[in-house]
Amino acid sequence: MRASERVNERRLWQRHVDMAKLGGLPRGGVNRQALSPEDAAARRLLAEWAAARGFDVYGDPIGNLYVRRAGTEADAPPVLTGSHMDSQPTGGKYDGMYGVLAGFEALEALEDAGIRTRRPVAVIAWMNEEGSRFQPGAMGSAVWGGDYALSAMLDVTDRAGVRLGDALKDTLSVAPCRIVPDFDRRFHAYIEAHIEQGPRLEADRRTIGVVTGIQGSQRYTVDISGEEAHAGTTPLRVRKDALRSAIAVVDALQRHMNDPADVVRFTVGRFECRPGSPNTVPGHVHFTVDFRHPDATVLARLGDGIERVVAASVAPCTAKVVRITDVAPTVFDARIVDLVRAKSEALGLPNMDMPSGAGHDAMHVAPHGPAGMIFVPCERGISHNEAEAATPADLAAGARVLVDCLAELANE
Ligand code: HGY
Ligand code: MN
Ligand code: MN
Repeated sequence: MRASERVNERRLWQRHVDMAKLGGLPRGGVNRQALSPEDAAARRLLAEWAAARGFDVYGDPIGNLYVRRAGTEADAPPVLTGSHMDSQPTGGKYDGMYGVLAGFEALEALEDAGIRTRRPVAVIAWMNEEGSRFQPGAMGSAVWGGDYALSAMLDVTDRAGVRLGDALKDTLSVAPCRIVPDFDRRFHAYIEAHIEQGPRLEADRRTIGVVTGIQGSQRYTVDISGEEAHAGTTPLRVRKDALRSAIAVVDALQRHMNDPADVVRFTVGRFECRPGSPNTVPGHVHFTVDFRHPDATVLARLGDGIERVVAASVAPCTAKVVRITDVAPTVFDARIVDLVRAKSEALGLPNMDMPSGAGHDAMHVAPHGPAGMIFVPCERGISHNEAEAATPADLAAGARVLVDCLAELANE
């Protein structure tokens, strides 16, 4: 029996319904930011489900959560899957959560099919993929992969000044689990299931995206300093208006990033003006820069120009530019890509090869071993939006491809 025959569409859908209540928002989305009480509740619920099936649950020092199904060879490098349970502030019910629940469904289907595997199979709920509360994003997978230092990340603070290490302690007090002392990067293969977060699968009427890679990305913070002054008495000629300068800087950056082919993805997602009083000239503006491109040389050229562009447009204020992340484009392992395509074909599922515009934890796993991803459609490609939607049938189809891939890899 193929494990995919025991994927249970209704069970998988219900688990999404149950998880969507944790941090649920009135318009149907979720706000389940990293290490929030809502995130802790999701970790606790996943651990309860895992314990009920006899799977081993444990965490690592940065708060990644592992659900592991034993193999006949306990110390064989495991096959890994997973994604993230944290969300954007006005996020959707499927971004990240689908990859964790599809991975959990795969473990259950292996159990229900009575399939023993030589290698353990583990689902990882990576900590803080979204990076909206604590920057940078994909933090848990990046620390696991050795790209960011654990101690530095534990000291990161959110906008309320809460230290990540303290938020992690609070989370573990609500959702306790065994913590392994170190990061174990030995694995045989990694496959992450995720909604596409774009319109192509739906437009081309395909059920499965055979993901070939992930475009590169860079993120920056820009802090502009001027001088607070009285709105009624200060002439323009002596003002150091941080908002006025910030508008000029963002405009100059948009021109710098301009791409007639519309391949560059440039976003200023956070923009804070202080003190935010109607009758005080703003003295400080903080904003974020996120841009992406599939070509590493274009990414480097655009990134190397940012400081110069900001300096040339910020007068009479001053600016501080800090690069937060620089993630190279990811090319997935051809054997994993071929396996995802072959299992989709074997299940009679229409599929297409495609790159990922969105970033994923797989970016930080791929440099350490064979990795790949499986996409399923989401309605109109909408994501990072409460309207994000997917169908029970598509979610189950992705889980069927996933479990057949994992079963084959776990017996290699
Ligand atoms: O930003 C990203 O690409 C991911 O969805 N967090
Ligand atoms: Mn995601
Ligand atoms: Mn996301």
